[in-house]
Amino acid sequence: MKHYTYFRSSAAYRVRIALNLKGLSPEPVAIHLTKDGGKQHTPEFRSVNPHGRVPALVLDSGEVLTQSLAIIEYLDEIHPKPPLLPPDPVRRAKVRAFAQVIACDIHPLNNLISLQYLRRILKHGQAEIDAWYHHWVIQGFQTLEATIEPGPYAFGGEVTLADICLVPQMANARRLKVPLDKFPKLVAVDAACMKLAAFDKARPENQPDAE
Ligand SMILES: N[C@@H](CCC(=O)N[C@@H](CS)C(=O)NCC(=O)O)C(=O)O
Repeated sequence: MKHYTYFRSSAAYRVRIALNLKGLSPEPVAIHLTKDGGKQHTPEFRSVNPHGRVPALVLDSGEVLTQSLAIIEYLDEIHPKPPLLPPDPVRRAKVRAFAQVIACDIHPLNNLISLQYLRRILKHGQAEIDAWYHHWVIQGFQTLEATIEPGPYAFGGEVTLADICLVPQMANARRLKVPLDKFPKLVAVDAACMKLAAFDKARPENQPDAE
């Protein structure tokens, strides 16, 4: 397998955590998202993922999987141990909802391509872009803080898809200096996850392409 990734991509970070939890080590292929205008826009990468985004996972069969949540659920189906979703359907739905607040509601508003649009097309300055970023992260984190369950992880004693999505978004929020003092439960879950090797190994600074 090959994993198209970028050290700073929080969506690829989710997949890196899931791969580590499953004990899988595909060959990493770094796609630099800003160098030379962004390698994700090259015809070579577009032939892998026409959406021009990471992550993408190329299976041994040659099939290409995209979208972090779809990739993670695929990995969970093919390698069921350890499970990344709880067995109870109601709890599964809650874990997925938590993950989707991050992957569907927060992240698309503050990923690179959205912020570049604000800067390059709508001509907003850095202060406005930072305000936009902080606004959507804080709004989403308020929802997550209210729905998180007693820990140590987001949904109890086992790591789930919720933690896999939370940790990269927390790293991103810290990098962009979002104050986290109003989110003690999220901070505690993040700290609990970071004690696990699968999460630590997936950190941006531990990637071969880290700068
Ligand atoms: N919903 C997608 C989001 C993928 C995504 O937006 N990835 C970002 C990096 S985190 C990217 O590749 N951006 C390319 C760009 O901004 O041009 C997923 O979960 O995989």
